[in-house]
Amino acid sequence: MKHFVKHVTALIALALPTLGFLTTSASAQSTLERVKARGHLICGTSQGVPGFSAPDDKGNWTGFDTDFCRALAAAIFNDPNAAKYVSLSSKDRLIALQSSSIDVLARTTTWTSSRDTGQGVQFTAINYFDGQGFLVRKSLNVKSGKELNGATVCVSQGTTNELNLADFTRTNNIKLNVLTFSNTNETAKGYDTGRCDVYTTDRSQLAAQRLQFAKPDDHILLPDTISKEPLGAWVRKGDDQWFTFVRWTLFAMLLAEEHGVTKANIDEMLKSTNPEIRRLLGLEGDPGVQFGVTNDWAVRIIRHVGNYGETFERHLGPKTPVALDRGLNKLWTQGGLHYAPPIR
Ligand SMILES: N[C@@H](CCC(=O)N[C@@H](CS)C(=O)NCC(=O)O)C(=O)O
Repeated sequence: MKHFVKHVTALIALALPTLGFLTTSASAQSTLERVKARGHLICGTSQGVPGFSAPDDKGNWTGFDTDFCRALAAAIFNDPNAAKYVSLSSKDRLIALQSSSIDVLARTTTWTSSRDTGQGVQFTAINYFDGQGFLVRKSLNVKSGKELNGATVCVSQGTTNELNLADFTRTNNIKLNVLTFSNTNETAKGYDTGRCDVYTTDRSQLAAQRLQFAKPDDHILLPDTISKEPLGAWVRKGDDQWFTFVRWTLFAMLLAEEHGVTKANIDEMLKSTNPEIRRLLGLEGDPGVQFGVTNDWAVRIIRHVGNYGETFERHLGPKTPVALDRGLNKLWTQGGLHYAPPIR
């Protein structure tokens, strides 16, 4: 008997943590349930990078990253405006996600191993292939980063850029005076007001932020690309459905571009007999329902926001002030790196 009691007690002790875990997960709402109950998505965004995410004259966020939040809101609510934005500095962004102040982080954030393993957050999929560069004054008269020995460089805290800069000086055996700032406005201002000779961050952001400088034409982006910066949206770890939904929202936008499905022709495309288009648009199969949304989720995204190429053109393309080359961000069918898996 004594032995039996001991055995049962041990069993209960063993079972308790498991039961505790089951109760918590059964009662805790998933991210998607919380978003639906709240009636809007909370999207972590930048502190203002033209083309990527910046408030317009009326204070509405707009840009390529903002469009991704709009796509998520469109898929969930059939309303791209059902998203609110929380502006976050580089050093605060992952903590804000981890502590559930936001549902998703969509703000020029590089995928690295330590971020993916260390902070309770998880990368979804690459929406922009970037690399770090250097912006300098033309008057400095340098042609490459390797000529920057002795220069003072402005960089934002908590960024991969800070770390890559250290690698760059090490591998090239040069000395730089590094000035770090806790948010992007100060970093950019630090450079523009002459506290630094060089501004370093992802090349796309240098191109965008340069437009906000007093004299944009006085500056030049050096040819060096000193790192890989695969950027994209982040979610919290432990919610597989939300993770899958967020990454497939990007894939849907890429697949729409690959198959020529646009904002303008979506109604026509709903009559398509192409099986891949039919699956994308939820006319066959039920991927949407498996992500916790409706089967016409991709139709909602394309109707309200457009395909990947359309949002790129709208915010970053040649007709915009940022005018970034599509480069690596072309689809794989056009010599680029974007390759979305099939819906089936
Ligand atoms: N991709 C880099 C970050 C790039 C970044 O955040 N750059 C700074 C300097 S421009 C920044 O604050 N960007 C503006 C913003 O997103 O608010 C990373 O993930 O660490």
